[in-house]
Amino acid sequence: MTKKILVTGAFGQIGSELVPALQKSYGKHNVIAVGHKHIPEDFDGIVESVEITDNKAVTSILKKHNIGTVYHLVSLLSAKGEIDPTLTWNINMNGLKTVLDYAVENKLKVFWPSSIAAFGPTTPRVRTPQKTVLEPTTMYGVTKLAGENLVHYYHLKYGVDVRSVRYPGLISWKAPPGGGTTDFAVAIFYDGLTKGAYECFVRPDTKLPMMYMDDGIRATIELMEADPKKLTIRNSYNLAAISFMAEELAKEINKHIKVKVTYKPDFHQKIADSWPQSIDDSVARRDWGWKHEFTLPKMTLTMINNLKIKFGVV
Ligand code: AKB
Repeated sequence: MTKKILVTGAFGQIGSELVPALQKSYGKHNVIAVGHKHIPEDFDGIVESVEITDNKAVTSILKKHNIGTVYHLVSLLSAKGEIDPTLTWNINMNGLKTVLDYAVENKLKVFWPSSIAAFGPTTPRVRTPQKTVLEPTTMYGVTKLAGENLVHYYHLKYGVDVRSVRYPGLISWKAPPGGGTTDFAVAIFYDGLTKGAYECFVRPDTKLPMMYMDDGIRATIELMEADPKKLTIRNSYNLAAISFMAEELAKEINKHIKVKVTYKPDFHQKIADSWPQSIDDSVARRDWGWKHEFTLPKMTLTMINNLKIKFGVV
């Protein structure tokens, strides 16, 4: 019997686009989408609902479907994570440990997402190297660093084939992000198209690493399909595409639609200031041939065109 693929956090920002991509490549009957509260009524595929902190329930779903590969995406993000750090630790870490323990016994292949949030204010901020200082100052970042160490340990000690990338801020129009610091780079499009104005929660000169979702999904699948012998990093690969300041994004958007952007930095600013401005992902490019496709102008135009259709704006 063919082993199946299970995706946790299947209806979040990444999962909403990764699941259809996996269904397309491997067949709908081979992909199990695991969600929690909000499962879209029109979802076409196999679905399970589980509390990710319930270890027994997670293990029983893994057993039930004869799973061979897990994309363990479920996570609370950086800004939301600061509101309830204990909940963030439980959600971000417990499920990962359960998946890894099951992977040891059942020889699963695992993808787990880290983030630029694993870095902190003591990390070099420009072209941040693959191996560098990692002293995160958010609970989300702490879970990402702990998770990187945990997946690395399971690889070294038990030989689990676990793969990971440090995602930059992901920009997409299909499912909105929730509770992240890089969310301003998505919200500016939504508010820009629906209200013609956007109040940005970080300063205009805030520069962060970002990526259009299509590149993020392709990177994820390419890494999972890469020859294991070529992979030299088993904690998490640096991954990069574009870096821009909030005001540069506003300027690019205004080439196409008129959006009045004002700036009112709040608690997000401190988080953004603790993260790199750009990432050196040359190890990913060398090991498994990573290459981004979406530039700032291409991403901006793609977002505007798709959101115009979504919101019925002409
Ligand atoms: C966030 O802003 O919290 C996330 C991330 C960079 O991991 N988008």
